[in-house]
Amino acid sequence: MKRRWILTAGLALLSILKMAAEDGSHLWLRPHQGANAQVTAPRQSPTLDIAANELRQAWKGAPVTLELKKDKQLGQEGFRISRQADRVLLSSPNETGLLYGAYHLLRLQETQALSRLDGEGVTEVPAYGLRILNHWDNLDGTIERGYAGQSLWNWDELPGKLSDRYEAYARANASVGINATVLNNVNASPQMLSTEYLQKVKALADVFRPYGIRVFLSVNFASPMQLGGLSTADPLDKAVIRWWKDKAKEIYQLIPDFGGFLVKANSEGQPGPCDFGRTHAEGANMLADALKPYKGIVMWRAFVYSPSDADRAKQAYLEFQPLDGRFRSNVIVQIKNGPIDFQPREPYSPLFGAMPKTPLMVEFQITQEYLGHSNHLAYLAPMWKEFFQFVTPASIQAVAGVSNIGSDTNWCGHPFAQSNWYAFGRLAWNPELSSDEIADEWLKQTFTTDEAFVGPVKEIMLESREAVVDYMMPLGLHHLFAWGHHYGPEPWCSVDGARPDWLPSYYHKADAEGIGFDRSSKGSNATAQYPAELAAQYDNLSTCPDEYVLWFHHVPWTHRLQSGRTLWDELCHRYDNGVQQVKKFQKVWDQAEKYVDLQRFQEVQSLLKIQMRDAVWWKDACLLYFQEFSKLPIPYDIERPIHNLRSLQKVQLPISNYECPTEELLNKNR
Ligand code: BDP
Repeated sequence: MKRRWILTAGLALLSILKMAAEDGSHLWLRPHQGANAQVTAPRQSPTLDIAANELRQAWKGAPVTLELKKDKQLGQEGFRISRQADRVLLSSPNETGLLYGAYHLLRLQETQALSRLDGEGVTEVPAYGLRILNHWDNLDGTIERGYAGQSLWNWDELPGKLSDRYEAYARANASVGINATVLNNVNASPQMLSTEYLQKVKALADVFRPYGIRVFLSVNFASPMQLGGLSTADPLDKAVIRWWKDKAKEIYQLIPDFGGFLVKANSEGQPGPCDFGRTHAEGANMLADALKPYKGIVMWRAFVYSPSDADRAKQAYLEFQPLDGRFRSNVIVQIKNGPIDFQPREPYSPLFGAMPKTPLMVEFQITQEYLGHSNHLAYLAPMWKEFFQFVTPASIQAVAGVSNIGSDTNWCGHPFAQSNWYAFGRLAWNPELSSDEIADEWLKQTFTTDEAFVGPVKEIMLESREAVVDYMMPLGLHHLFAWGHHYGPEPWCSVDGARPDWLPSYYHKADAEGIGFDRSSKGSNATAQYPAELAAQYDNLSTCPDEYVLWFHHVPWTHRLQSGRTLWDELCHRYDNGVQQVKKFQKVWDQAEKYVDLQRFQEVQSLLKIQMRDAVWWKDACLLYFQEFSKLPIPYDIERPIHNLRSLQKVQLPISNYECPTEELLNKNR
């Protein structure tokens, strides 16, 4: 009896310890006990060994046979899984497909979805051949717009020393089907292409290869000058062409499966072909020719906006659309999902659909530059799904995501930010998956399969992005961020000598009449860049959807929106709704305590507190400021502001401190 008691107490203690010990480092691939599967592989190889070992360590079902088998329908990376009489059969035309299949089988087990193997079984083929992360990592270890610590790549130690994290990173990517990575920032250092650094890149590529991950690099267009000592980087200059060809040769000697280059040219001060009187196409094609013998590609970014009079939202289209059909076949033009810059909500970029003769790819931002950094819970699958409602998945060739990964123990800063890495991979594999399915999978693998937890917490996730839109920038407002750090609100921001399109007032245009950017045919006519039907819908204030109304129109404060409320009232309600949502998230999370280990529970709880304070800060700052123009009362049924505008206007956030203004900071600034 006594023994039994000790055993029970011991087990209880163990489970408490286990509940207390999760630091998030395992992501959605938490180790499980009790597996000892029989796995048969057709041969030994680095990739097949990984697939077989993953299954041996975690699969709890019947023996698994891995089979390499020609199958045209599966392309390069697809697989089939089916139940046979006494075993599970996993087949694919190549090894990476088997690796993806192994992770898929384990995902079905961990999410209690093994019934999908019944009958015909499961067939999976990725929608895109290229599913790529873009790291904005600098060679000095910092990450541009990174909020989860320093860069994973320890350049000083490479190539001699390989951190365990490199393989863990590759494994996590492979488990969700990500098959490529750009290691360095689009604001690229020419040093990246030096022989010294290429050796380091090779070391990483060697670690990633068995996981099916190919390495790409961002390149600085002026590298032939800055690194090669040439007097020009003109893409039509013979010595420049030679330099890039030699560089490509050097790279492929080290990394035979090197993927290619990502280029940010003539944007935000970066060099590019236009510096030499050449077009983006001429620049991209020159690089594409250098890579072509090795089957490399160029991803040429369309994120451009020069200091011009044209509405910033129109510029990428104006510059790139006329170049349609002028790019080599191994160039893909990489376009951000929206026409401006990763705002909490943007309409889709009209360049998609406007370049039918050019391969295009979308760039999503996984790192939450404009969505509360790693302090706010914002599940981004709904935002990316929104894009796919407008741009059919089949009309683009590839999907890129700006990474949110860093050296933090839990990889992404906020425990829930991991879900965005996960969701990016899953959607790049299959854009038809719903946000709900992906959240469900992620929660079950990351926390628990208990429905009492999954149901309510999934609801938080699904509502979270809309909540951020509401408390930051509802109704199509955009770029109200504070100067520099893109965290807090500063709709009043003015900086001497700043370019107008770097200031919030350029975007919100609040005045005594109303608020919003007139992009209709009476204004900048950006609406005309959309296909006829949408253009007509967006152009007309009475048919423009409320969520985009201030993106496309300057709307009088008392105009009645589709919701039935006046603009001012609706604005107040939206801001308030965002705040109320976060309040609700806090309550739901408090009830999750018994299902989650202490560490992650407390982390999320305290982050939600910050999010709540920030939501109120945003609401008060924007409503009190815009009220100076509308001169209308804040509706009685919404929560009163708790700050006063003048003190909020004095808040100066140190760039490295992303906390919302504490009472102390506010007092200091008073
Ligand atoms: C903006 C970021 C900036 C990036 C730029 C880009 O603020 O840091 O360099 O995008 O995508 O959103 O090139």
